[in-house]
Amino acid sequence: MNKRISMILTVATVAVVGAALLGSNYSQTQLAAAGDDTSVLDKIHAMGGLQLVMPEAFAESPCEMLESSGRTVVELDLIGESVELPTIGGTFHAMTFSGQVPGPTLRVTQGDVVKMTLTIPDTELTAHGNDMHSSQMSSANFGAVQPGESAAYCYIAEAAGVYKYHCSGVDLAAMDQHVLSGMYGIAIVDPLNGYKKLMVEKTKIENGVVSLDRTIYDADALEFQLQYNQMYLTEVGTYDMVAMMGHQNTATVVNGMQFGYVPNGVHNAIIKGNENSNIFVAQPWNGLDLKQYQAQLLYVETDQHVRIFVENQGNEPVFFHIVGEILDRVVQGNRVQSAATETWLLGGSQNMIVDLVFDEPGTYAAVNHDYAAIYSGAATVFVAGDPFGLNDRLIAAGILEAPVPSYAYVLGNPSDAVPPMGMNSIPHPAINVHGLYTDEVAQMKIDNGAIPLWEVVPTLPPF
Ligand SMILES: [Cu+2]
Repeated sequence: MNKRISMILTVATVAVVGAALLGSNYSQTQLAAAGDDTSVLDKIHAMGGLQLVMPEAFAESPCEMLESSGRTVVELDLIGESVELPTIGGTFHAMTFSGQVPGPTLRVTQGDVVKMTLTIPDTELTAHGNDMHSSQMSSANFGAVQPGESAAYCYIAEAAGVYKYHCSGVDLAAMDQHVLSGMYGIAIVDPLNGYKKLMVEKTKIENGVVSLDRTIYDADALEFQLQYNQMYLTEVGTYDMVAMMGHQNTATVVNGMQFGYVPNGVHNAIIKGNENSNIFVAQPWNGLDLKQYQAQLLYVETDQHVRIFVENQGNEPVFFHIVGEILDRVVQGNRVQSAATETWLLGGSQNMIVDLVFDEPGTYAAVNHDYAAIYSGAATVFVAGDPFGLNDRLIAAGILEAPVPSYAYVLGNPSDAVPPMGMNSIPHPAINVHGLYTDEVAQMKIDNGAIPLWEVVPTLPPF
């Protein structure tokens, strides 16, 4: 980083922290900074200001040139809006891209032009920005978009991989509050030449001799996306900067929710014959009345190439591990980092693509193998194959005509864990509506073919 910018950013950070320490309420201070009372911004500006060191006007962004370059142009239209969303035990003041946490996933092919347009409704109390990590332009080029305004930003997605995008606050002020309140998402940039085939190495024994037994899986895979973050909330659901500065998170979330992918009451009923008899240690999102917020599970087939796009959106490391499995391959950018590993570490704003094959029918929890994170929400349950022997019961009940290779054929996979289709995607058998979405977004998902399980969940006769 340029030394001068670095120094001024440091001063600005100190100013924000100082203002927070002197003020009685951090989140109020930050909200005020984003609204009419510009005490924190005034302080930053009085010191020379971020604006002075980031003078490049947004109008100079090369949209016109790139749009006529002959490359495929992919548009990402985002609305920066604050909404009230549920959390365990209440609601919180979410800041979102387009009414959902995380924001919509962008999926492009390496070499495509991305045109990101950010619109801020005039009812919104604060400006917002956007920093696309898949671009190689300073977010300062974009700056803050004021309420009632709309601005676009174009770039070529030159490097394949998974990339965070996030609100850049109001010219960096209150960026922490905006991101940790929900303004983050990912861009997946598929490699121009597609994904690599997956080699899984095991052993075999023949005539008393043990030798290597390699299986090559096609590049096509069943895909999921998992984004890790923390929340720092006061008791009334506002952002708590004191907690953030002390790294004392109040929740660990995956795709915006704590324990969003664990069994629910319907699973209890199917497996244990009683919807109130929990299968899993923590099942806070249990009832059908919770609609899109009811926890759902991730269903895969055994002996199937599964690809998981993982991003650490947060402040704490993620030690990504799947209990009972080995990560057959870890890719970052378009480079293989590991062929078979138990756990892979992601720092803040770091990502990876995990390729694996679930060998045996069973339940597998993907965790952040930090015990504080596991017990505060970072446990995500995959179910491979038919470990509960439901095929026979489903056929007997007339719900299925023939056995299915995973429960996704009956219940679907949760919409927020499934990225848009790419060049090597195996389509999911069905998608159910799940996510930290407003009701309007949930309805949009239903209109696009996702299943509202709370209306149509199949019932099974008791044991
Ligand atoms: Cu924002």
